[in-house]
Amino acid sequence: MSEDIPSHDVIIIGAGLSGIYSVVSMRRLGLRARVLERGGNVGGVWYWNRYPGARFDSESYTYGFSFSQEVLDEWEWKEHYSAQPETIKYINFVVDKLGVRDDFQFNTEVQSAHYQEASRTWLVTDTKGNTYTSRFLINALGPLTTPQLPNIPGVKDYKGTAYHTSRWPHTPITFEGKRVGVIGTGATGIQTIQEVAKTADELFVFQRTPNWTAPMRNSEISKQEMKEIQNNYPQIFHRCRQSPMGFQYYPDKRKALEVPKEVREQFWEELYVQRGLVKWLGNFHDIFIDQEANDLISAWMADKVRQRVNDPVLAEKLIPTDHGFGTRRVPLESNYYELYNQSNVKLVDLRDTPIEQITKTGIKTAGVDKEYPLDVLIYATGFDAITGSYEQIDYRGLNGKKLADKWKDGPKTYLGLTVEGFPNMFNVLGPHQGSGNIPRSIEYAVQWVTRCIKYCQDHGYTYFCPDKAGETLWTDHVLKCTEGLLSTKVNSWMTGYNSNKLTKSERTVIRYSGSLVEFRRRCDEVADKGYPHIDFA
Ligand code: N01
Repeated sequence: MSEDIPSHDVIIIGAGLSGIYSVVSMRRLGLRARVLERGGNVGGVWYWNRYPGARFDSESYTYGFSFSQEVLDEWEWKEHYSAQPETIKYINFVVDKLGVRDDFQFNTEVQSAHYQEASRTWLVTDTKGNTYTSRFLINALGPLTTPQLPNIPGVKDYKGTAYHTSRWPHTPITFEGKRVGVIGTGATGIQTIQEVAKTADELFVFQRTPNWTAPMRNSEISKQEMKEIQNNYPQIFHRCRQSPMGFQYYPDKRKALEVPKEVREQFWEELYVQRGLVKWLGNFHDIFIDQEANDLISAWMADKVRQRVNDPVLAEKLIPTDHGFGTRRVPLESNYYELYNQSNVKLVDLRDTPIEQITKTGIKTAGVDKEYPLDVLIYATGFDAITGSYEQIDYRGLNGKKLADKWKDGPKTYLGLTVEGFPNMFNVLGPHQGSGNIPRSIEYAVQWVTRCIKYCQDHGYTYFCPDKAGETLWTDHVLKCTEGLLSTKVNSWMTGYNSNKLTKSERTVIRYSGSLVEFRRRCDEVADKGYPHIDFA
């Protein structure tokens, strides 16, 4: 193939929700698009994360795609919070319904993507040495893609069965009669622990930092209820669109500190019995910015833990002390605290007794002579989030500049969607881009990308690239959005903190933490005004 005629108009990396909607949109523009995907099928995060208990923690009908009326009319959600097996069915249903399955190429891991200045194309190479060229490149890598193992000595020595939750086998795994260890108590660990505790002979939870978590209150959706949801889709998506995080929930306009104690606590009781993330996102707005207000809700939530765990010493170990409620992502649970009342579940508090070593047969912690022998060891240790997946690919832009070098002190982007020095390249849900309720943000980002490509088509442009000034303005805005938020003072993947990486474990601003309404307003304004700070040719 001549260098001037690329093999494709658009190469999309990743077959998760971002890649799926991207390819549908490119097809609608009449472009030749191909999705390269490392996994064996579509689904992205839902393809890989098959661990027991994996499910949505936003309502199924606010998480699904909104762009296809056909899909909205035909797909019926079974539960308010869909479990992974149903979700992966849904994703496959969408791909087949919209007739794009042939546009995906599976088992194809991209190794490098180099911009070719002479031809204004991207040259993409996979790990088998195959090459692809395209005018545009869409990175649909997903924010939680690259699994992170703990940097504990001996990880490679363990001879029992070990899984990272994000690389779970496709065959059923049983825990009956087994001693199972889980390292990690983030959203994934909490979901896994709830499921494994039902059948394991013994379950050891290795907890370094307790997390705040709140009741999910999942239930089935009846046929009648689903009909009502379908009739209400326009209102549901409108509510999501107007809210700061893309969910159905709006922070309460009152301040926790201004209402009388009885009113405040009555409100919290009402939230606690409701379904879903409302306990976090529908709370008083000052709990996110005022330490005193946050201390109040944290103390109230801590009492809920104490009421649910029989052993008062154990209850205290499950209550976070290093961060306030809602300053990290709040996982949702179903009887999580009660399972610590079961005789087969033991909490190992790593703050008292840190893991010294993973041995051939189990885990050895400080302060105990013997190890914890394990048949199965589950790493629920999270991800090298957001930028981690970009680091897996050798991206080179103008003058051969490496993206890794450009981002070594933290990401820099224009609108989170484009990067100075990397022409004809888009990031969907990359760093500095609004996320919140992820599919809602994917839809917006892909629509913005599609509009920009259409603009190129309409004007006969074969090149676009944001300028330095635009990137500086955006990066400053992203930094400004973090000011005053209590969450920015807390270590988590959301603040770019990664304790398992030998380099760069400091907090960095990798997310857009402003309101999604404001994010979209700014991005729309750029497109409406003919893309200031983006050069076209
Ligand atoms: O990852 P995490 P996750 N030694 O980084 C521990 C989304 N999600 O996969 O806090 C010992 O939150 C670590 O301990 P610490 C959701 O956005 C959504 O759970 O660093 N422990 C922590 O407990 C979520 O926020 C759903 O001290 C170690 C855990 O591992 C995001 O995914 C479901 C360790 C990692 O927690 C990531 O969640 C699940 C070590 N060396 C996830 N290293 C939905 O429901 C790490 N840990 C849609």
